Amino acid sequence: MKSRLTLLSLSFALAMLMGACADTEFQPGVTHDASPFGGFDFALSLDGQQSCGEVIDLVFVLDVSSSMTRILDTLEREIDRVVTASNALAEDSRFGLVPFVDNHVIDATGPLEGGKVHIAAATLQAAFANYRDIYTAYNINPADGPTGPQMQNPICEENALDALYAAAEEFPWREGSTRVIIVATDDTFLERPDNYGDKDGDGDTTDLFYPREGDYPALRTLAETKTLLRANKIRVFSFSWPASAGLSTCGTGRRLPAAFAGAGWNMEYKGQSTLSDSTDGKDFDLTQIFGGQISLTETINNVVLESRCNPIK
Ligand SMILES: [Ca+2]
Ligand SMILES: [Ca+2]
Ligand SMILES: [Ca+2]
Repeated sequence: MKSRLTLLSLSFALAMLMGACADTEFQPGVTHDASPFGGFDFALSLDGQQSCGEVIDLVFVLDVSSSMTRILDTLEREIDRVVTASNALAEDSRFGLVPFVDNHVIDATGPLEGGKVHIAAATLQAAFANYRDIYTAYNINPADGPTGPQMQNPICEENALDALYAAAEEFPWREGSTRVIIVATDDTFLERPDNYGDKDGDGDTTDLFYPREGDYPALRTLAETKTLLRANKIRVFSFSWPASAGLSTCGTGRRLPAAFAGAGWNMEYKGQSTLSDSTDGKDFDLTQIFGGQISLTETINNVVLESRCNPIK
């Protein structure tokens, strides 16, 4: 994706900076670690965006299986920077959250639209902490609720696809908004008619020996999900497991070879292009987030900035 940046309007950019982050001193044109946009030089970036009028709808589709604790920790700690940066670009930014493992829920703990819409960092922080402390910590699937079966995840693949489809279909996207989905996961997914609860792929989901089976059908295909995302003009930006990081391990068996943990994200999925390529988004290396080489929140802020007023190709 190509950013469409035009030259600066210093007074306006400065006014935005003061409003966005009153307790931090900024030099226009100088990158600053504490900037709500991260290292992005946003004296150069804000001008030229102001007239398009797009509000921002940003939805997190997050793998909350047990290996993802660090991402939830990071988001809880830094989400206020994303909220601040987004509102500095366009007032009235809205946020959503769809946690998934082998199934998903549309988080409904926000203040608007039946809870599906968050507008402030505090309710998002509470939600990230809740999914981490209940679902991630005990390997419970989100749609099973807090008293659902624990240690319930018999194969490595996680159901991002149905979570993405639900986000595209059920989040109350506003007319004409900049529409961004951030998805973070360290594995690939299955397609209908497979079943995430069928550890040996024999069509039966009732084996209770560890890792316990259960009925967690894949509801959608990759093609269906891409079609809906494109129809609804939603970009997907993914943080995923790259082949360069070596084989991903998850402690159970898996359906697809371990070398394909990034399939659909940073490499083809059964001959089909990735979700980010298909939606004019981008993929990032999750292990560089884990390792601290790139900042999750700076990256999110930059992709929102570059998506705004930039129609999908
Ligand atoms: Ca996992
Ligand atoms: Ca799984
Ligand atoms: Ca089975």
